[in-house]
Amino acid sequence: MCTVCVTASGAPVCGVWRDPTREGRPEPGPRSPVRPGEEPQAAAADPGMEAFLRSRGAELSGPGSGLGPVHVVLGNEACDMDSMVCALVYGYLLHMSGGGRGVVIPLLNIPAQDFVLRSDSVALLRKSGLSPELLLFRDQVDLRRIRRERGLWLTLVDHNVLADSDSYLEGAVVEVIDHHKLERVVTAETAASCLITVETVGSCATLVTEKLLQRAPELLDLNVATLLYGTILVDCVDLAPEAGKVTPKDSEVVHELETKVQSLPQRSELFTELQDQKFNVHGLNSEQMLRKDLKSVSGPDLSLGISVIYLPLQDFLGMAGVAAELSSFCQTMGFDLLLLMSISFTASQQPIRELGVFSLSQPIREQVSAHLVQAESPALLLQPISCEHPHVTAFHQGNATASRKKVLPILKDCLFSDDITSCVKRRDFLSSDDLMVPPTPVNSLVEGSPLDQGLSPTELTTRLLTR
Ligand SMILES: [Mn+2]
Repeated sequence: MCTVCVTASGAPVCGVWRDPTREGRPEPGPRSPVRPGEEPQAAAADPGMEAFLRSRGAELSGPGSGLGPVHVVLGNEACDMDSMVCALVYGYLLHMSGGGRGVVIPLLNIPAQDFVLRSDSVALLRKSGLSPELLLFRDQVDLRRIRRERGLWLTLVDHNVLADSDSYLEGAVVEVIDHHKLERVVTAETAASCLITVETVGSCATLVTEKLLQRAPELLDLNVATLLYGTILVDCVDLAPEAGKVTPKDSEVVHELETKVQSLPQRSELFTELQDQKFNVHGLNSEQMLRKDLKSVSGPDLSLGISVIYLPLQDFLGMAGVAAELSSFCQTMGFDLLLLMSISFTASQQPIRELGVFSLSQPIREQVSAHLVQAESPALLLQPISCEHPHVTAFHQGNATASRKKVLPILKDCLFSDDITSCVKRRDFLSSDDLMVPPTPVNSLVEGSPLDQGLSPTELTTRLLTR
């Protein structure tokens, strides 16, 4: 039934969770995935997801929390809805089933201040009766110190290799549950110590739901089911086959959730509501809008940022303090140029795309703008529009289907072109007023960061598909 589903030793398991260290031994009960020789954690009484989350901070560092080992369930660095929900629900499952190897902590792999940018995740959390206050974020937990002082175990969900900046944690990884291509190097040594479930389904939440139903179906209350249901629907574009995301297993699991939990929200309504929330920028300031959906790309001489802005370009550029914000944002991120890709919708839901090319360096701005105008695969059909901002060249983008996914290769091409190289070389001769900071090496804020990975590359496509 499944396409890729392997244990760390490479043996197919097809959805059945099996511990390779127990080869030849009697299988443990479905709720006790603890290795031989280890103290199983006592299965907790069912306090519900909210109580579980509420108690995590105190369990980790409260008075009397002890110094025992910690078992962190960690999602990927983009920390999209799938990563958040898989960490929360799988952490809950490990805790309740006694399968953890210490205090179980679901950890969101972004700084706490960035969570407000994930407006769809915030909405789903609230819909599931949970407050964002209950969550623990990456900048609130010192994994290095925990590892040194208490012992740390890691379950990776929704990714299967740690970010470069986290490579020091590799030895702590004991389990992987993911729906991306397996990039993990599996050796004889790691095979015995790390359980791998990798299956190409639409949502990692599908795999987590499957494990929950196998090991502890009694945990599936309305809150938990809503988290899983909403996530699978968003990842699989409301199970629409034409979107090319959904697999038979995703549909099967969604059907099981609908059968087992009566009062779930109506499927398409929930999907539309969450999907719309993705683009909700209400209450964000201009800096948060720039960070919400940002990717970066670097060439030999220049580093560029591309921010998708969910407002008409003029509305964004009209926000208070935006001129200063653009400059300081580029400086902080080490960008020589920032491309603003605005998407908004007409009353009849037709997408309008506009581009704003920002750089304090006029030659760089002009060179990149010219490259975008001349691009042929695809042609963006750019028409200049007036813009009062002195460092922004603005365009209406006639080709409304060209999302960032299509524009990124054009920019990469530009960064490696001779024109840009000579333009950068000429910078030495330009007046100092025209210069920004010298090309900064991509700093650690950018490389390998959530922003570098970007959020879901399908966001705009799915939006267009559902309109
Ligand atoms: Mn995912």
